[in-house]
Amino acid sequence: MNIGIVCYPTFGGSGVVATELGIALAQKGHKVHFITYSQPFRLNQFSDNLFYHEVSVNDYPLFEFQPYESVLASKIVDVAIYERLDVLHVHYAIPHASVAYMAQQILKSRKINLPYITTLHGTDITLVGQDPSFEPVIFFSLNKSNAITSVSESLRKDTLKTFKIANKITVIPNFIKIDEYQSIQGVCQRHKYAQPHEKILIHVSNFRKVKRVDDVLRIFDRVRKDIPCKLILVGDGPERPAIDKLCRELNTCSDIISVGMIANPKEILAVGDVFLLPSETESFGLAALEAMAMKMPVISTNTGGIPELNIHGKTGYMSKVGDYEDMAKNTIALLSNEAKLAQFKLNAFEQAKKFDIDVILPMYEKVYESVL
Ligand code: GMT
Repeated sequence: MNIGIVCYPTFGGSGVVATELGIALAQKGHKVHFITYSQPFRLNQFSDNLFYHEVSVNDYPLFEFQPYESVLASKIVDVAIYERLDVLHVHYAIPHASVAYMAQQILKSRKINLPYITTLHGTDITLVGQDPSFEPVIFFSLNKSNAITSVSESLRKDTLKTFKIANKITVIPNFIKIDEYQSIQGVCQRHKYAQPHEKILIHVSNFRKVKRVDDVLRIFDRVRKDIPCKLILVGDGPERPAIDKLCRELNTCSDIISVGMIANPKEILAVGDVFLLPSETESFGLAALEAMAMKMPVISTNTGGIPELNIHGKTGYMSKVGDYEDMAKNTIALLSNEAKLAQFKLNAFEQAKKFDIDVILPMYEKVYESVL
């Protein structure tokens, strides 16, 4: 198949899923065309079947807001005609679903059929999608999608609660390539981050309010009073200044290692004992799945799609949103029992295997075939 993929190329779960999916489809023999405003950050390999088409918006002084959607729609039309796309797969509803619809209509006027699939990733429905100023456009373009997928059952239900969608929504969870994690597991760089007697806690996110990184710091503050440990923070974002301030107030900065944004955090995950994800909402929790693939149990909230991944009392523990005392208690219980920790690490890995690309890729291929 000739597949066009539209996504946000910057750091973020939807871009990661779109890029890794495109790479896997190309490895399987499909031709994949990424149509984005910059090269997706995980698109760090080249193959005969992978193509990148840049959407570049010229800066005209007349416009206070540059018309990105129009340029993207024109680019999709161009790629669809000259690369003979069979399907278009857009990740994140806003604005990609409505742009896809616009491109589809332009192509239709030229007697070309281009079905489009919209994959919902979470904040496009749970946060941005709740904004009434977007509602008519999202509602319309989702209903016009030839197929819709969502990354969890929880997100499917949330979408149906928010929008009266007549279309079927197929749940296709996030995925990992388990082989890539297995090959790194033996190479451990723990000594770079902690003393042999110290445990390592890790958090990875884009430091938005929804991630509740302040709760990560509060959990760590409680845990380090009982257990010698270090906290590694991977990522960056708008909450960074507030986090720096809080670690000074809690007097924990000396035990926190901030490594910033890392395109592929596998090697750093390999040094961790426990992964912290205290998010306000999380449609799936790709960061947690990546940690589990690296044998890390997950201490998380029980929100959104997380319970579809993290099994309470087996692969980690879940608590109510904001209950950092409970999350700290669970972390201490796990880290102070070596046998239990070892078992949870194995359980986390076994659970991650269920989300291997070999299981998930055929689900997407089936959806593509259904719209052709
Ligand atoms: O987590 C973010 O803020 C980024 C966001 C995105 O769209 O890039 O992630 C969402 O999509 C991921 C991939 O499907 C999911 O694993 C994340 O759970 C989801 N984030 C939220 O729902 C907050």
